[in-house]
Order: sequence, then C-alpha cells, then structure tokens
Amino acid sequence: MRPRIIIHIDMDYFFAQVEERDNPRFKGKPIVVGAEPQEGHGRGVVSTANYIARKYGIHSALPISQAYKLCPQAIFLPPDIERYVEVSNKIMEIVRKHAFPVEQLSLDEAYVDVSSIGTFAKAEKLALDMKEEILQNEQLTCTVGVGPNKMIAKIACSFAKPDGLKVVLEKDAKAFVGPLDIERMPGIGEKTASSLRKLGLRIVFDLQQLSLERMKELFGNGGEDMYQRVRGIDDTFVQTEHEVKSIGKDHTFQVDTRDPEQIVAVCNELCSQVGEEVENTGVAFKTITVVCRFSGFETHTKSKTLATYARSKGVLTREAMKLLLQFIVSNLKPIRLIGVRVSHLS
Ligand code: TTP
Ligand code: MG
Repeated sequence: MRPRIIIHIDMDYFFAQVEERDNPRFKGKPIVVGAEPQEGHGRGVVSTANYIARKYGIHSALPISQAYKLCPQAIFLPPDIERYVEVSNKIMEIVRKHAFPVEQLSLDEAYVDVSSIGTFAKAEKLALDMKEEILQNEQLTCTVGVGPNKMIAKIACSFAKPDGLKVVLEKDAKAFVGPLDIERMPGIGEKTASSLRKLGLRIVFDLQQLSLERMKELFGNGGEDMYQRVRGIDDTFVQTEHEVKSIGKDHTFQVDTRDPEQIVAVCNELCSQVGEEVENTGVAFKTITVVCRFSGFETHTKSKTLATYARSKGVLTREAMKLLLQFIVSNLKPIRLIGVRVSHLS
C-alpha cells in the first residue's frame, strides 16, 4: 500500500526575517517585532524575534517590557502586517504550484499532502525543492518536516528549526515521539499536563505504557485518539479549502464487526443522515469519501469524485456502498468505525 506522506512547512522567525531581509543593516543584530517598548514601559507583547534575540530569552507573546529588559539594544519594530501578507501570498503560491492538496494554517505555515508522490525519498526531494525555491525567489529561509501524518510532520519541523529539514518515517514515528514532553502532544495543554505529571506521567513514552481503558479514564472521549497519537498515529486530513466545507457523519460499533447486514445498515443510515443535511443546506457535492477504521485502529479512506455535481441521496448511497464494499473485500479485519462524507461542495 502507498504510504501517507505529509510535509509541514513553516517560515523561520517570519515577521522578523522579512524585516531583516528588507533592511540589510539589521543583519546580525537582535530584532524584535511587536508592541512599542517605550524604554521598558510599553504595554503589549512580542509578535516574534529573530534567533539572535531569542538567545536573550525573548520569544513570541512575551510582554514587550520584559523583552526590553532582556535586551535593550535590540532593534524593536512595529509589525507591518500588510507587507507580511504580501510575502506570505508569494510563498504559498510556491507551495501550491506543485499541485498537491495544501492546508494553510497561518501566514507562514502549511501542510501539504504529498502521498501521491509515492515515496518518502521523493517527498524529501520535493520539500528541498520548495525550500530552495522560496530562498531563491524570496530570499527567506523556512524549515520543513516530512512525516506519515500531520502531527509527526509538524513535530519533525520543530526539531529542524531554523533552516532545516527532518524526515520521520512511519516505522520510526512511535520511537520519535517517545522521549517528548507530554505537552508536545496536540490535545495536552498546560493544565492537563500538570495533572498528568502528578501521576508520574512526564514524557510520551510514559503514556505509551498505558492501556486503552486507562487512556479513556484519563482523557474521556478523547482517550482513543490520544492512545493513537502517543504512538505517532494521527488520521486527521490535510484540509484544503474545498474539504473544509464538507458534510460527514460517522458511527463507532459497540463491538467490532464483520457482519455485512449490520455494516450495510449503518452505512445506509449514515448516507441518509448526510443526504438530509445536504438537502437542508441546499448544496451539491462532487466527492464522496468513506472512512473505515478496523480493529487495531488501522484507518483507511476511499474517495470517489463524480464527473458532475450531485445532490441526491440515491447517488450518495450507491457510491458510498461501492466504496464500502471495496474495504470489506480488501481487508478481512473486523470493522470498528465507518464514516461517510461529501466534499467539493457548491
Ligand atoms: P511562528 O511560525 O510560530 O513563529 P516564527 O515564524 O516567528 O518563528 P519560528 O517558526 O522560526 O519558530 O509564527 C509565525 C508568525 O506569526 C510570527 O513571525 C509572528 C506571528 N506570531 C505572533 O504575532 N504572535 C505569536 O504569539 C506567534 C506565535 C506568532
Ligand atoms: Mg514560523
């Protein structure tokens, strides 16, 4: 089976780097973009700082008065958002022109689903090409992470900062996240982390030792997802603008099943719920996706894009059933969850 391959690309010290590029006299000096410091009496916070200023302990969201105390000789600049948007558009154009699905997270950060490229080696080459093109066209550096899913790609990227590239293969994902502080897991904030630490759970490896039941006790409804995440598994999609506007429903079976009658009945029900919502919102859809999670959390999706837009429940049910059947014949494990989704809406 073709591996899933995601690239996470993030510009280095973005606002400050644009300022540095446009004012060569700043090169080699600490730069802080943010609120006016007013010689240490200013209110407001740091937007970002270049890596030289970071050596003094300055970082995003730090009160500007503290930043001033840490490094009064830094160059303090107000943000020029219009300019950063302009630069961001040019960068995203480079990222998008390779024609893979792109999810832009902020001005300087995006996920690219490059699974169709086939191998991690090719994905790495593409990531380097994007990096090089951004440097040549915009004279700006960025960092790239390549991984089997969004979470791993993003963490890999943070490891390679600045101006770096890091690839983590699927087989290495679990070991890669093991030594991380639990707070690095998406979904574990400061508060949760602090109560987990009281239980002696400090790094992701500690959470990897817990049973699914224990994870459910600790994380409630999110327990199943967290059980996967601490193993380096993350099934969330790269959501392009089209896919954000999707309508979907899923169902988890009480007990994993291969009973065709039960599976078909649930799929029918999901199609009719999605079909109803399609009707209510008055949209038409072009892509139908069926998600199937098997015992052991292995999750697969299959999609069909129609030649023309459709609205009818009948079309949806027929196509979803065909996709579902492909799952059932190609994988003999019991099914834990199925989902039906329509996207590419108009
Ligand atoms: P980030 O990508 O988080 O930070 P960065 O690009 O400055 O540095 P690096 O990625 O190398 O660690 O954010 C992108 C931009 O968003 C950043 O340049 C400024 C802005 N920003 C804020 O204004 N406030 C914030 O708290 C953060 C985190 C970012
Ligand atoms: Mg950045």
